[in-house]
Amino acid sequence: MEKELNEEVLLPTDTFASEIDSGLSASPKAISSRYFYDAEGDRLFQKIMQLDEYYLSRAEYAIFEEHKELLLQYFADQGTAFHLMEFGAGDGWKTKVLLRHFTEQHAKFDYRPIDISGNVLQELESSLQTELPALQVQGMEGEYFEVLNQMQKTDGQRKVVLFLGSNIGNFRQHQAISFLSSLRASLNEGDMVLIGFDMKKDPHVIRDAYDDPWGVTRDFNMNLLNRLNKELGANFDLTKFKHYQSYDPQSGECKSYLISLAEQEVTVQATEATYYFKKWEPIHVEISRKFDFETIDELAASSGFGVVKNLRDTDEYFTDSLWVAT
Ligand code: AVJ
Repeated sequence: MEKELNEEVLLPTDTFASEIDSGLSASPKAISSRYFYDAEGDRLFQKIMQLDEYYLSRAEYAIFEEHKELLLQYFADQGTAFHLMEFGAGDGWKTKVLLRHFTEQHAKFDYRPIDISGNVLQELESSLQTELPALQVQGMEGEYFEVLNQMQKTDGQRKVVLFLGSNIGNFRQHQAISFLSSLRASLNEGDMVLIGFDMKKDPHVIRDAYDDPWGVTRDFNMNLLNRLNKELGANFDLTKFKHYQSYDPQSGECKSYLISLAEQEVTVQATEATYYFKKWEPIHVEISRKFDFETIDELAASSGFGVVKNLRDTDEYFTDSLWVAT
């Protein structure tokens, strides 16, 4: 994308525009779920986390409440100092359970949240300053991979990396393996990661979590089109698309689509292209995989980690899996 962008409507984000261009030109059409998270997307995801149907955050919160002592024992084994890093920190609601406990125990650690949204980081840092003034925080803005590559191998202190919320579910297995292998490459032997996995369970429970009756998840998904309209000068008519979600209990793949309700054309200024939609043609916008222990073991083994401990909530909906770099 070497084009001059219209300054008023468009962000100078060539990767964004070119990814949208290839996604809408492809067959089948697809857009990455990473583009959900503008300010409105962040707000809608916060709202999703408060829904009764969206059990994931509460389950992980409960795991942390129950196992915070054990986690500190593993992270700081024999009182060693460590860096607690977090990918995609968000508002820190769950992480604060750990941060509070670790601080109360006078653990020797600092907290380094990493997020693509500088705005999210600022809010997190200022809330931590008020709630846990003794905690040392250093927010790092950027893509996980960029920050990963910047992570110093030479700092002798142990790193513990949190990747919570089943964000790992947004990757297919081969993508997850390559992501985690890159993570492993920037860690030293003995460093740890704690990864949140949403587990396979009653398919109806999963369907409800991703297709809530209040339409919050629908709005969250549809906001992607709003964002393309605002930031890339697209002309999506939101009344001509609907949100559809499916779950395959065999593969554990929970997928979201935006379905075209009519034969139509959409023009995007930033890509200087028009895209054609057949009636009922889907755009695949998200995969949220559900896991079992075999898949978790395979992920760890294929990316250079050993599973230390699997922590579960009482419903067995969710697992936080603690790994060590081998
Ligand atoms: C933030 C990626 C963990 O996949 O469960 C929530 C996003 N999508 N409802 C998930 C999401 C629809 C969420 N993650």
